[in-house]
Amino acid sequence: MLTATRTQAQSSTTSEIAPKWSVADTEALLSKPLMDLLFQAHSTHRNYFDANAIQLSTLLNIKTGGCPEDCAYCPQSARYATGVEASALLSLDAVVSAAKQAKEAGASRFCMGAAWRAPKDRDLDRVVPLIEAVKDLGLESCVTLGMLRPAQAQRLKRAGLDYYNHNLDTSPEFYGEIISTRTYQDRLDTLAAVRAANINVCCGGIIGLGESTTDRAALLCELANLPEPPESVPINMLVRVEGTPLANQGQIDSFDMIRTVATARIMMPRAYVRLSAGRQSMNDEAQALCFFAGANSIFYGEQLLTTSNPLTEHDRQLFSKIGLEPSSAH
Ligand code: SAM
Ligand code: DTB
Ligand code: SF4
Repeated sequence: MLTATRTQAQSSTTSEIAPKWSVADTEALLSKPLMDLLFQAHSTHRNYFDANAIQLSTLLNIKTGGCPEDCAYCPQSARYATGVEASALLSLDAVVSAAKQAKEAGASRFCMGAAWRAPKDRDLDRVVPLIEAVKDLGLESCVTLGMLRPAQAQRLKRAGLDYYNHNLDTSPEFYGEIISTRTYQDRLDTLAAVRAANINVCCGGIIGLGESTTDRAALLCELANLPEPPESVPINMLVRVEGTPLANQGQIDSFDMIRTVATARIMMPRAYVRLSAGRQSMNDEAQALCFFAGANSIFYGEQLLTTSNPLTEHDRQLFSKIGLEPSSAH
């Protein structure tokens, strides 16, 4: 089945070379009868991972709001009246206390986000000690700070950073409907800088922005066709926030999320696929189907960046009901 979804161009390559994907083949996967898609995705998942293990990442917004970018989904853009107030960078003490709490609650990775277009070098002076402190607690570290230059990525690597999150968000074709202040190529350049610095790449996107199935397929293709696919792939469902241009976008069906996760799993079999923003609009059964489809990571903790996430106690009960065991990533 897998070979049928590879393009002609790859048919003569060895199995060592990652297969390249076409939008048409990806769309065909996304649209398969659900039982066939789930079977293929779950079988792939079992070939590469323990199907009963889940990786837990906790998010902390270390610098909230006031962002100059115009990402239409984002409550932290200064252009939209969302009620999110701009704040200064959190102190080292505040970050250490949140990271300790995350560790005690069972997270293995601590992810820090900043509402910047791109960090200045003096911003990195203040982020480096935060990364070092998170590492000292024995947690994996991840940051998402906007666009990076190669020297900045190298600096983060020297600080001990494990993962950098920078999403492609949507297809190259639909992208212009959502963001005008940075290009798709800007994002690819940041991902290349992160990869060249030997930091693990965390890169995914959002569904529910008003994109078509073809756009979803094109996003997954972009991710899977990167020179090296990301180690971590967050699949977010749009969280509709009052005041943003997408506040009145229709709610997407949980099956769209399940299908997107399953297709990501098949196309990027070695990646951790994270069921990310939007879990609060999914019931436990829909989330369990995402885990069956190959999602093996979540954001764990009661806050995402500016919006809420399921209660940790609820998540623990869900893991216990379905026999999932929290694990550490590599
Ligand atoms: N400012 C940095 C940047 O955009 O590069 C880092 C933080 S930004 C908030 C990280 C990602 O969060 C975005 O790329 C987007 O995929 C996701 N995100 C933001 N707002 C969201 C929303 N309302 N619903 C779902 N995902 C969202
Ligand atoms: C990712 O892909 N999703 C996270 C994280 N990376 C930084 C952010 C989700 C944000 C949801 C809206 C909010 O809470 O502001
Ligand atoms: Fe700024 Fe990031 Fe939000 Fe875009 S997604 S407005 S860059 S904080």
